[in-house]
Amino acid sequence: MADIRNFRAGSAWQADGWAQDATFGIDAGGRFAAAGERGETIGRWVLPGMPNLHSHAFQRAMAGLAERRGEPSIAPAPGHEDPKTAIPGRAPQDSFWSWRETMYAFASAIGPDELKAIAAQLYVEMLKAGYTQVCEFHYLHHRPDGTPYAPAETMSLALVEAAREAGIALTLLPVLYMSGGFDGRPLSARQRRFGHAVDAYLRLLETLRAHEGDGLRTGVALHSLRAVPGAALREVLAAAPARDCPIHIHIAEQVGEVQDCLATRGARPVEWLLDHAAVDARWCLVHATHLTADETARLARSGAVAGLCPVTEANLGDGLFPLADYLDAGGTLGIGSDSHISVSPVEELRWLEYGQRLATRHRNVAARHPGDSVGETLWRAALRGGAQASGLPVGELRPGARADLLVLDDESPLLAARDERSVLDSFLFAGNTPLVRHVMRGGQWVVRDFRHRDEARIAARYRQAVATLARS
Ligand code: NGQ
Ligand code: ZN
Repeated sequence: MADIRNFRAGSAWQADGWAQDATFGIDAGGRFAAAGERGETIGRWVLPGMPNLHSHAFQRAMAGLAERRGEPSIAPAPGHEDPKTAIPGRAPQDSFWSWRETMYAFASAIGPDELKAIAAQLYVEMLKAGYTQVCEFHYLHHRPDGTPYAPAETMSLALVEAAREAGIALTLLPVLYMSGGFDGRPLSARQRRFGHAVDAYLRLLETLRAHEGDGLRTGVALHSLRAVPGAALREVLAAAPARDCPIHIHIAEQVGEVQDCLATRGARPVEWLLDHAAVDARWCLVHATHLTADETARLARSGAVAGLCPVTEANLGDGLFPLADYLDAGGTLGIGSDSHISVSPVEELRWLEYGQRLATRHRNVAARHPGDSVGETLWRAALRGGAQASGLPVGELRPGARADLLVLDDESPLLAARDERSVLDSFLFAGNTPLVRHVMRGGQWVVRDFRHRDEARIAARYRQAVATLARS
């Protein structure tokens, strides 16, 4: 047992709550193992690292660049009007769809070097915030004019390298993107670099699967029902490589999308998907914002993960997920930082709860039973759903799971006089200064005393890349 390193924690977070005076071992492969006798004490409060189940890494570099009101000139595409906000005769205001135009323009300047520089910086920020695994929903596949890079997986490999440099584990989800809307219209000029025919997409999946290994898992992503015709969806699912392969899709994020789906497919997006695909625990339905009571219950029963991105959903004006009904129905959820307008599991979970409070005028909505803590309920749920969506045994401090952990800053005044009953709620609701002090990923310390092991070099390269983008 010479190659087992032993650690102790004042309290360690287990699936059923805090275990006091916990000991654990870590083997040479970076997994938790049964603990031996003595061990170094690593902190008062030790939590499993959080998986981030939804990321478009390149968007990190445009955070804050779409917060100025635009000219009221970008009308939503026909059928995309939101009846709640569209006023007949009045020009439309900024919306998800106008943000998307800004995002497309930004994306068009990004090549492999920029992508790697941005993603590595983002992944450092994720680790420092407490994410140890990221699901990258990657669709910036080709050159800006739509022609493939050589090799075709160049952009995917830029993300793989960025994750390796930062030391975060990656679930890479190359995205199938085929049409520009539910009516099957062709991709617009700016969408062309996202597109694949089914056979080319399946080849990309195969190529990337060959790179799988420590720190890299692959899965399937369908951009949305807007972008993937029914026949292609069936074809890809029939060929989906492995029985346990994660399958992610954007769904029902915007009201306009629900309306278009009803008009073209005769059903709401989540309803249509549940009727036409064997949605099960491999699936992650990203956003799933607009649900009827029946869709909520069916989605919960399916065992799929609802991939919630509350800060991005707030930023983009998406709407509110029916959290209470979904939790009551036993639904599984996880969190993602999506557009990376902010990068923090604390902020995602806080907004998830606060959105519900603002809408319902109640408090402690996520806690479904008297005595339950909101912080514990949400942290536990997001660990479990995030691990499921990542397709990996992570998110738990137990033998066999990958050794990903966070040590909270027990010197912070914010955590003074906190105990097992209160520490997670203080962590999630009280912090405006970072409370994650050390981070271990796969048995290696990647963040010590708030500093990432390679943050200066990665930040310098990032600054250069965004300076270049700003000039382009
Ligand atoms: C994306 N992001 O793929 O980056 C999307 C916007 C779309 C979010 N939905 C593009 N948050 O949905 O068409
Ligand atoms: Zn997304």
